[in-house]
Amino acid sequence: MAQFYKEPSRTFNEYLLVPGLTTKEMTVENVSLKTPIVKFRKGEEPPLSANIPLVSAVMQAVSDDNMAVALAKEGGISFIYNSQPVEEEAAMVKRAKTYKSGFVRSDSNLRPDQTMQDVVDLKKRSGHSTIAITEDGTAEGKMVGMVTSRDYRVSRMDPSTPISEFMTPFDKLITAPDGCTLSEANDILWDNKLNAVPVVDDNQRLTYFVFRKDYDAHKANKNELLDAHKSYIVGAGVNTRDYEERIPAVVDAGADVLCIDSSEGYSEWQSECLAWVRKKYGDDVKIGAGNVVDKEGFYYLAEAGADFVKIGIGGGSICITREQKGIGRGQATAVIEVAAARDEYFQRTGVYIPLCSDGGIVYDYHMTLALAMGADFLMMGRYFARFDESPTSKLNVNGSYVKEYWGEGSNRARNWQRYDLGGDPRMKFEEGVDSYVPYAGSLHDNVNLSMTKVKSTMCNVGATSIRDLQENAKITLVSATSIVEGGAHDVILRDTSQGGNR
Ligand code: CPR
Repeated sequence: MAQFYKEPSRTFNEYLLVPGLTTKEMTVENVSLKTPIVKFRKGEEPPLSANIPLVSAVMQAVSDDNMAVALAKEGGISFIYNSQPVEEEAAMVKRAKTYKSGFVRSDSNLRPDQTMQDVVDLKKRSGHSTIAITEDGTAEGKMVGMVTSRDYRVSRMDPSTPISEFMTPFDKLITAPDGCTLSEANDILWDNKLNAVPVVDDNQRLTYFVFRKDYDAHKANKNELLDAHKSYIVGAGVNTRDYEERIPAVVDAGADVLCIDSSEGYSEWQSECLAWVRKKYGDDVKIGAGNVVDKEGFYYLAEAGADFVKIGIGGGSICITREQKGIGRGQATAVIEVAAARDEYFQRTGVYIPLCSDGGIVYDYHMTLALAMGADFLMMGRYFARFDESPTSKLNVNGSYVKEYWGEGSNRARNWQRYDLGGDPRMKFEEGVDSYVPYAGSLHDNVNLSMTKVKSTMCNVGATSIRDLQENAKITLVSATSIVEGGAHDVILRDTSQGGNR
């Protein structure tokens, strides 16, 4: 007879934290969110930790090299998506790993034969007024000049004027040599009263720009997550199909940690992939596996050698797996059960395997709940897709700014390997949707606000570290009526669109 669970499976919305004693030292400044990412033995330091418990999802609409750099600056990790050709994923990993703080790849480039109208259009699209003029119009082409807003007047010039007639030509530009340090480039900016300096190599090819504003910003990132060579820590997604080709490519490109990206990971495909990694690299390559939603799945992947285990089936905001296939489990119940198995495994073997709760985080307090329930870090897609740094377009839909966000199993991403369990490769069906999410601004501002809320809640609970929170949190189920009590109720809300006070 089939096995029936006694309890229904539950979501984060159905729980609250009950405050514990807050001592006077428990302030937001004194809370550490440092958390292990890969497994370690009792009493030893984890080989890889993050400074905040957030990682961005292995998704086309979320994690490219730009997101990886932005999140590592705040102390988290991106897993660059693997639903792209091997070389392209490896190139993204490499760009993130070789990113030099303060050195920016030029995103606004034109050719000298293009026109003032092209300059105006590009400026509108990118929002940037410094434009590199290269022979072939690429970010790494031979540099022949530069255009800033001071070089042209829209009201006085013919829009078809070629750029070559009004750009500042290369021989009049002040440049920095490739290989210079950030402080040398900064000296050039200050000595010459510039806002931007192009960095060029011996063949006059553009490599980077250094902007004055980025140098100032650079000093602000006290949480940034760096490796021993001062490059940002970067993760990469892999799948159980082409790993023999993909893993060496992303590892050579410098990926610090890998994650098998699959909608359902309690499978022999995953254990084969993990065994292959151990045989080829021993413990030098760190790789997480998943997704699972129960203790059996956890034990299977733990024994197979996973460095972390990812939890979650069907809870993602763009996910329709539960509707399509009828598999899954409420995310809170899944985290609670798997965390109990992880703790038992740690007691028994002395090996701590970090858990990642993946998908279904809607409010900031869900983050705190997931951590309190035993997750060590959280993977999110929708959350990060809303920011400037996500790879998708920002659009104006009915007067509101939105960003595009689509699932990996949607027809748009066509990441069928993520759902592949062998069998006839032609039989595919969608497990996700294509959607918009409200545009929310910069990653820095949002992540800082979310982490401040998490820390503040931890102070209420009486915890100054994630471990403390996991050991001492008191968590209560809430009834349907107490959920109503938790929102604004029994008041007439004022219309805030006219400058109200909320
Ligand atoms: P949210 O943070 O948006 O709720 O969930 C993101 C997670 O959803 C991803 O990390 C991934 O596990 C899952 N996911 C991504 N695309 C999906 C599709 Cl098409 N179907 C089901 N789950 C998906």
